[in-house]
Amino acid sequence: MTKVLVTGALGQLGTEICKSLRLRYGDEAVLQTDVRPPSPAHQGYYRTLDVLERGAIEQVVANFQPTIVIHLAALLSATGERWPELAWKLNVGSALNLLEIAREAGFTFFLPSSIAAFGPGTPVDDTPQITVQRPSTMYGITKVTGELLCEYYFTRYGVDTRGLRFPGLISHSAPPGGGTTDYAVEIFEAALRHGRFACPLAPDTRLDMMYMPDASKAVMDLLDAPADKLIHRNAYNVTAMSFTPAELAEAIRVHLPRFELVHEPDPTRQRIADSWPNRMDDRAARQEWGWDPRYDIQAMVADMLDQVERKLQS
Ligand code: AKB
Repeated sequence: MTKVLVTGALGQLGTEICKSLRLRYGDEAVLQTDVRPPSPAHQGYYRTLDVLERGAIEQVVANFQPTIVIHLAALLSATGERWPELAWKLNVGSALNLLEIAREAGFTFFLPSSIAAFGPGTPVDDTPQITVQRPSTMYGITKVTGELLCEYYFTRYGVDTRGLRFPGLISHSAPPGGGTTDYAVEIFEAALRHGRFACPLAPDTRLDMMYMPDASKAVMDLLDAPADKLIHRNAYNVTAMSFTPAELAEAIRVHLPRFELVHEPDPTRQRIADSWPNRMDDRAARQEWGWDPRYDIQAMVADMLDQVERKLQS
């Protein structure tokens, strides 16, 4: 029987993945954990867990006996620049705790990587699956380290590790926190409420992006893939669309013609975004396990406006 333990379950990605997992495997088979207590309306099986406490994780694993652990607890790029030491401790320390436990417990271990694992010197267009990885942010350094640790625990100890290099994720259920790509989420509420958005990135800053239903599907599809098909198992480039703030504003104007985008520079976020790819080459994911995103920018914008508007009216 499949049993999934999720860390960072209250975050932007965790909220959506837990919904998909509970639909597929049932409430009892999904243990959602996070360092914070959940809201009273939160659904499913939940307990608080600090992923830096090895003993506490060992106890949860011994009691729940997961077959899969999806480890999403992490500090993102902009927050990581504010607290680099904490970013290293949390992102790397927790992954190491779980990989050590996986050696004994034998669960499959999913750790997300990111476009942040690239940096200056990496080709920005059609960024290859295997290329220069010299990130200039602490978050990026923790992501490359996570990829390498997963590779090490797979080759040395046979732990079934899997991972994706996610682009910016766009969603409406739970807000992102402390990322560089957060603007592509915040813009929707601002457009609907005020008809105007002050963007921290310059209008021509191009980045890879993905709508949350595709991100959730990517995790499920990779976890379903037969292990012997996975050549680049720990760090697949995956993307669904690539746009600039100006292009996103244009796509929003199809629905809200008077929408206005202004630029309110955030030097930290701009520096980070400028060090990331414009568009990754995700052919390895397509070939090895059938990656096939459903949402392009037009479909994503139409659905986001619809969903955010409903939320604002409720
Ligand atoms: C961030 O902006 O930090 C994240 C990411 C691209 O990993 N959304």
